[in-house]
Amino acid sequence: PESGPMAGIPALATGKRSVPGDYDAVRKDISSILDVDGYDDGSYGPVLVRLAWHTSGTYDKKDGSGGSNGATMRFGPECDWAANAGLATARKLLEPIKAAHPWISYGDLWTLAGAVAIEDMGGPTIPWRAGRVDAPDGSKIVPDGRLPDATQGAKHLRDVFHRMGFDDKDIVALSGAHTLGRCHTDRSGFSGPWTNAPTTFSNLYFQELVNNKWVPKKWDGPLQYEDKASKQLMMLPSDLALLSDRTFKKYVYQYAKDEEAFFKDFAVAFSKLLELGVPNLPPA
Ligand code: ZEM
Repeated sequence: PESGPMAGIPALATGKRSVPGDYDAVRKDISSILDVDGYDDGSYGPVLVRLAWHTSGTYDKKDGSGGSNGATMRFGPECDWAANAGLATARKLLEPIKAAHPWISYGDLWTLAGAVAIEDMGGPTIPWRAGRVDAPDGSKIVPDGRLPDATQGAKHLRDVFHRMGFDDKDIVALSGAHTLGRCHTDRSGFSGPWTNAPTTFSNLYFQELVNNKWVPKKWDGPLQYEDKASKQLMMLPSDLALLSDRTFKKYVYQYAKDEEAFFKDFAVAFSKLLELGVPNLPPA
């Protein structure tokens, strides 16, 4: 059998061309490719959520540039940004779905895949609307450096997320996506998962954040933290910044106690993220 990240992709659920506008058919096919043995923790869900986030998180509210409209990560230089390392896996995974539903734009497909992945992994319903239009290769794109840097702290998180139009509560809620997935040394240089249930959407990230003692990991890689007791879980410096800032910390403790509040705030913020810079959306 094949090995590597593309091994064992199951056949699409519908597997046939759909009528333009049949987003439910696309949703079904996305759902059908999420679970797979032999890739990470058994799901492509986390890397699809990261694709949806990185295609959207380039937005600047000052001039309306960036965001998921255009799907410019298909092209250089954006596909080669260090921040986007590993996302070719997610983009390639969605190609058979694009082929079965050629009428959907890449921008809509990538963001819908993120929303469906969150929902299928047990998260809240993510309000999602179609309307992104793909831009041709060679279109003007935003400069590299708009996505957050994991080595930095609270001020940097505010600079980046306030630029997109988010507030401090949104920053903490959105960071809860790190309940999913893991870091890969061959992508970001960091290593390991934030939780012991990285394919289930929950508030576990916040619980782990507050319930463990986090100590610097002794290794050759970049500074990251491990839980002192089991050494199996990790936090990035930017994750721990949520504990060292008074305002952020208040929301971390709230979400650790109240999963329903986290789900509600995450759904609103993630939906807003996916729509940043997308013109002419249909009424909600
Ligand atoms: Zn992440 N993220 N992220 N993130 N992220 C990684 C992985 C994942 C930051 C960051 O530097 C990193 C948000 C916010 C921030 C996900 C979703 C969201 C990784 C590891 C890094 C280094 C990449 C790798 O090695 O594969 C920083 C600094 C953030 C600032 C707050 C937001 C917001 C997200 C969505 C709402 C997800 C799901 C992953 C796991 C990917 C995977 O492949 O498992």
